[in-house]
Order: sequence, then structure tokens, then C-alpha cells
Amino acid sequence: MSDLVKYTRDGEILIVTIDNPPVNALSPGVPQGIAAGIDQADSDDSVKAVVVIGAGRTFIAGADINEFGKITAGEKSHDIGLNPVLEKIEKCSKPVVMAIHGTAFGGGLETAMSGHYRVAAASAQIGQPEVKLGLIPGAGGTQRLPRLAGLAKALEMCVDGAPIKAAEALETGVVDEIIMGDLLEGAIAWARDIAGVDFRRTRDRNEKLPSPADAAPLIAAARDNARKKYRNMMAPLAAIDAIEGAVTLPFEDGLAAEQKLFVDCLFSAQSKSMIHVFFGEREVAKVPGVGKDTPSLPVRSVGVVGAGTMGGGIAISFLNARVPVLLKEVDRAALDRGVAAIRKNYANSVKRGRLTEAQVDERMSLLSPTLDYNRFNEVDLAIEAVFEGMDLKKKVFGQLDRVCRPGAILATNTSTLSIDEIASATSRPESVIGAHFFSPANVMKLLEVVRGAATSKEVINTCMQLAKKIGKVAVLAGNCRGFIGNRMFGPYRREAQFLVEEGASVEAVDQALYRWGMAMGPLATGDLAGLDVGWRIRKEFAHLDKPGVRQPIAEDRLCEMGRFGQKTGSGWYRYDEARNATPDETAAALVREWAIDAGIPQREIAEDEIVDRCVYALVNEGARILEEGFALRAVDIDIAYVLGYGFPAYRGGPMWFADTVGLKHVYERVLEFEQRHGELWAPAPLLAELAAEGKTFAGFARGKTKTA
Ligand code: 3H9
Repeated sequence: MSDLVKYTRDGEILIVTIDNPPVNALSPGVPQGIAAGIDQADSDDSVKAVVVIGAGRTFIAGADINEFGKITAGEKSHDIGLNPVLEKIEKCSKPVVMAIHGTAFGGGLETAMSGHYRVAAASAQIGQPEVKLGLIPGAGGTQRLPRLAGLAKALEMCVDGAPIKAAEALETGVVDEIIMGDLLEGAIAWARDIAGVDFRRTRDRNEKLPSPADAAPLIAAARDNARKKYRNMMAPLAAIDAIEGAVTLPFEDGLAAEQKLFVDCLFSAQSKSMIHVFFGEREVAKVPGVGKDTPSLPVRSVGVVGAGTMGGGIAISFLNARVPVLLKEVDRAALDRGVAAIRKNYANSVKRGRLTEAQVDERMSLLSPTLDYNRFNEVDLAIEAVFEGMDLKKKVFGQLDRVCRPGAILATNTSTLSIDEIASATSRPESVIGAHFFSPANVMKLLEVVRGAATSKEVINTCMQLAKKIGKVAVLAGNCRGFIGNRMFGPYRREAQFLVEEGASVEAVDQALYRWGMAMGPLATGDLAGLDVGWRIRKEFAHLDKPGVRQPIAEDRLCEMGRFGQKTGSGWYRYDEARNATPDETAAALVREWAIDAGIPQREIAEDEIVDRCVYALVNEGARILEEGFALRAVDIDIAYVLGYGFPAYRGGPMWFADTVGLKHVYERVLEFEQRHGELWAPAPLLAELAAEGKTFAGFARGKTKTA
């Protein structure tokens, strides 16, 4: 008997319980334990049927992802050994009923599909999310799922990786019944019902498989779609190749083809990067010194100051988590506009079928618009989301300090300003913290939490926990200018502008980075966010510019002309009513003229220089942040960039990417840029040090965030 799998009896039914907390992953010992249960059933005449169920909160959430790293490091064989176990289950002489609750994901769903029947709790979800790890199903998922759910559904589930709920699983034929009430009791009753009745193996159920000729157009369309939707990514296309095998090859050959594709993906840099992101999203929640014993304060209601784009998005995030929101503006027109924007956002969700009218009504009923601070004494957390300017922020914090009850948290959504200076306008700096949301705040998963010098551990812990409650991932940053995200974004966008001023076209710069994998080019991103935002910040910090050091010239001049980007119809690009961009010859000619006037030599610039200058500018600044202790670990920077700045997950984040390229190479390229472009490119000391020692950012740990 394995500790991870337990066997009990209910009369003639053998119950196999997987007990490998927290998510019953198929860690070493689990597949073997299941196989031993099947052996028992086969060899014991008194067993008439088997129920396989998960202990705790879930069925099997998939293969143990930790094992993949051991395989690619050469410490273990490629073969996780799941296929022979699933074959044993499928070939069991007694019917096997899989009882699903929580999540049957990846290898979990593959295990479930090797059983002869599947029953599920109404709240269960099933899915093949392997693509999100840069993988494909590697234990028959691409062969069994099309046989149960049909080709179209299998393509959708394996290529997008999104789970489906029990009701849909029943409709599509993956699940045979939904059990209301106790799952184990229901599964045992089902097993008793079908014991002794003929049953079929999933591998033999070919009736839903179309002929290769009928499948061809569907598969071709899936490939076209995947190439567009999952730009540069190999796993979605590999999943389609494997599924194609289900309709063109006998089952065993399809399984072998899937195995080969799985291993190719497993050893790819893309998969290693995406697995880094998977674990990284969870690691960033762990803050040294702020452990499980640190209390977190209850947040039963929230006050948001400012009902503009950010304030509105922040309000929606809390309403979606059913946290009542008091939304304050200074005048009636602005407040009405803010509330109307929230309503419009919800109306779109209804139109897209994501929410029902009733759900929207429930959320809107939790929103209290207001023009004053009268009820701010009721909130546990106040978040300021007003214009980015120190004087205004301090004024708001002075007011919040007066009206909010002692102990209430005062958070600022500033993207660049000092938390400590803002906190100095209050009598409670220990309760002041940065909560930097990203636009659109109700969509973007990143929340950059910024600790000030005095911010208490309880307040940090509360904000880190709260992020999860509102569906976000919090990354903790120290209080430096621009924190982690925008401090790095500065040099990145600076290089993009320099490149244009040196002769590259706006489109060439944006396209190079887009093709490389960024969600959007850096100049188009500026137009989207509003060029005036950076302009205002640059003016605020102009006194810190070092005399004689080159600064970009074009963007400020575009702003002086009122070209703020999308919202004014022009910036780096020109925009129509629907905000579609077209290249703008006027801007291009002006920038060229300004650059020549400034004596900047013009030249042709290759795509790899564009990418290296922008991406290594991120890395070099990231190295300083890490070294100075404003980020806890390299992974915090990676997660901030993947979740907040459209950095491709399949490259793992800027620091991980640099590690994969090799820090020696990155360092040499940075030195080359320093020689050509001067001191802005001085290599970060940590980059130089790690490159010389043959080390990585991922292996560097300081263990605490600096507070100022
Ligand atoms: C696969 O199956 C390939 C197959 O085709 C077979 C090939 C042969 N392994 O997310 P949480 C950890 S690929 C190892 O915070 P939640 C997680 O790191 C796999 N560890 O909880 C965390 O650890 P810690 C396909 C795992 O309730 C803890 O469990 N499956 C795994 O918010 C709690 O996780 C997937 O991709 C794992 N498979 O969400 C599913 N899963 O506490 C991946 C979780 O130390 N998992 N951990 O930070 C998930 O999507 C979510 O974890 C789940 C629970 C929805 C299950």
C-alpha cells in the first residue's frame, strides 16, 4: 500500500482514494498506487467495480509539475510512466468509475478518461491546461478526449487550455452523470448499478471521430487560429498535430505520436519558461518576514478616491469580488461619467455572455457613488486613484487621514511617486502602502504592492492576500522611483525613442518587439496609455536629470503639440474614431527633422539591434533593482513583466530570458551599447558580477525588499 493512495471497500466496490495534498498531483507513487488498486480489483473476484476518487479539495490536478524540471535536467527518464498505468486502468476486467470533484486537469483528466465511466460533482471542472505550461497532454489526452467530446471540443480544450464546468462536460460526453449530494456515495451507487454490465474502453469509442477528410478543414482552421492567437508558441500547434493523429492513426500510433510531441515541448525553452511563470506566480506571494503568522486585517469595504479610468477599474475589481465600494469624485459630472463607464463595462460583459443581468445588478448594488468623504470612516481600505502629482496626492492623503478610522489602510495607486512622501501627509505611515493597478485595472492580473519605510507587516500581508481575493497576483516592490515595473519601463521606452531618433521607423521599432513576442510595441503602448502621462512624470522629475546625458526629445515635443496618443487622435501614430492606428507621416517627418537638428546621426537599424536594445535595457535596469533590493527575487520582476507589461510568458520574463540567453552574452552586448551610446548603458554591477561568475539572476537571492 502506498501512503499516497488508499484502498477501502464498500461491499463489492473497491474504493481507490488518492491522497496527495494539496492538489493530488500525480507525483511518484501516485500512478503506482492507482495501478496497485487496479491489480487488486483484477485479482479479487469479490470486487465487482472500482471507484477512483480524490481526497481533500480535488480530484487529480495533473502531473506533478516539479517532476518536469528533473526530467529536463537529466535526473529522470522522459517517461513519466503514466501511459502504462492508464492502459492498465482501461484494460481492467472490472468497470472503473472516476469520481471527479474540484479540478481534473491535465494528467488528472487523462486518468479520468482511462476509466470506463466518469461522474462529477456539479462544481467540478475538467480541462487540458498543458498549453499554459508550454506542453501538450502527454498521457493520451489528445487521443481520448476527441473520442469522448468530439474533435471540435477536443481541439478547443487542448489548444486554449481553458477548463469546462461539469454541466458542459456532461453535455459533451466527457462525464456520464452529475452527482448531486455526496460524491462518493453517488459514485458507489453508480458503480453498483453498472457492475456486471458490459462496458467500453475509451480507446475503442471511435463513433465521434470524423473521417480524416471531414476532419481536415477543422484542423486547418484550428492551425490558422492558433498561429494568430498564440503567436510564436509551439505547444498549441503541437497539440493540434497530436489531435490530428487521433483521426488519422490507430490509437496506439496516435499515442506514440503524442508522446514524441510532448517530449519535444517538454525540452523546449518555451515550456521551461512557462513553468517558471507558473511557479513564479505562486512564489511572489511568499514574502520573507511576512509569514503565515502575520495577521491580515479584514477588508469588508473599500473607498476609492477618483472615478476616472483607473478608479473605475479598481472599483470593478472589488465589486466583482463582492466587496462594497464607496466611489468618490470631486464633481457631479465626473462622478456620473465614472459610474456610467462602470455600467458600460458591465453591459459589455452581459453582451459577451460573461455575466447575467442579475449578477450585474447585484454588483452595482454594492457601489455607492459619493461627492464627499462623509462615509469614509466606514471603509477598511481607501485607495487613492487621482492624477499623478505629489501635491494632489498629499492633499488627498491628508484628507483620508482625517476621515478614515484608525487602523484603516490608506493605499495609493501611484505608478512612480514616493510612498514615504505621500505617507508623510498622514499621521499613520504604518498604514500607508502603494497598490499600483495596471490599466484596465479590472482586467490586468498584476498588482504591484509597494512598501514604504514604515508600512507594517500586517498591512503588507493584507494587501498581498487581498490581491488573490480580487483575482490578481501581487508582486511586492520597494519604494524607488517607478518601483519595479515603471522603473524598468523607462529605459525600455527610452531606447525605443532613441532608435526612432537614430533612423528606425516607428513601425519598425514596434513591429520588431511585437514579432519578438511583446503584446504591443513600446511606442504604440505609449499612445495607448497617453503620452502625457510620461510627459507629466518627466517634468516632475526633470530636476534629477543628469546634465549632458542624452534624453529622448521627440515624445515631449509631440506632447507639446497636443499629440497625447489615442485619446487625442494622434501621437506616434494617427487614430481613427475606432482608435485604429495608421502610420503617421507627419510625426515621422517631424521626428526626423528634430533628430537631425539635434545632430543625431541617421542610419539603418537592424531588427536584432532594436530588440536587444529595448530588452537588454529592461534587463540592465532589472539587475539594478534586484541588486539594490527593491525586488525580492528575479522572479518578482519576471512576474511583474509577464502579468503587467505584456512580456511573453514563453520567454519567462526579462530576468529569466537573460538567464536563458546567458548573462555573459547579455553583459557583452550591454558593454557594446555602452561604448556606442554612453553612460546610460553602464552595465549594472550585479549583471557584471553574475556574468563573470557564470551565475544566473534566478540563483541570486537577497531575501528582503528594501523599504526606501
Ligand atoms: C500535465 O498534467 C501533463 C500531463 O499531460 C501528463 C504528462 C505525462 N504539480 O494554484 P494553487 C501546487 S501538466 C505540482 O495555489 P489553487 C502549487 O504550486 C499539469 N504542484 O491553488 C501550490 O504550491 P505552493 C496540468 C502543483 O487552489 C499548491 O499546489 N495541470 C500542481 O488556487 C496550491 O496551488 C495543471 O496545469 C501540479 N500539477 O488552484 C494544473 N498544481 O502552495 C496546475 C498546483 O507551494 N494547477 N500545485 O505554492 C492549477 O491550475 C491550480 O493549482 C489549481 C488549484 C486550479 C489546481
